[in-house]
Amino acid sequence: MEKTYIMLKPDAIKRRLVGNIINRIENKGYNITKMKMFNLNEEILKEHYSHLVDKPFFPELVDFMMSGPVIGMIVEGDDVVVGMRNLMGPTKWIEATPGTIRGDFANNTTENLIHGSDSVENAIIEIKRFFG
Ligand code: IDP
Ligand code: MG
Repeated sequence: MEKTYIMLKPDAIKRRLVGNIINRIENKGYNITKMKMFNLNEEILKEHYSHLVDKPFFPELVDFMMSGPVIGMIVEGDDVVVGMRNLMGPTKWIEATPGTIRGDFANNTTENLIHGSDSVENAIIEIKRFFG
């Protein structure tokens, strides 16, 4: 069964959207097989967002991701990597249509509620990074 790494960002927890987002994942028929709440540090964020370290918004992204706890989970299902990206909606809230998590709840490009692996190979790397 395919696996992906999903992470509810600090805004999802602060805005009390955790239950709503988990409902969507479960309603879709995916299985959450591991879940934990924890805090990120700068070192792991530089690794996780290594493709973005040179972007002007990177310091803002790090501050945001360390502003409170996150919830990391492993989600399993057929084609779950693409399926979860579809449930999430695109990165930029303005492009995310209603019905998606970001389309329904996000109004800021940095604070966009949820992370999901963008490929099967990155899912394997991220699951190892966050669950060992
Ligand atoms: P993704 O989360 O949809 O995979 P990535 O391009 O991997 O998008 O970017 C990781 C995170 O960095 C985004 O979810 C968002 O929080 C933040 N981010 C990406 N692009 C921008 C931007 O142009 N401005 C501000 N924040 C951004
Ligand atoms: Mg990404």
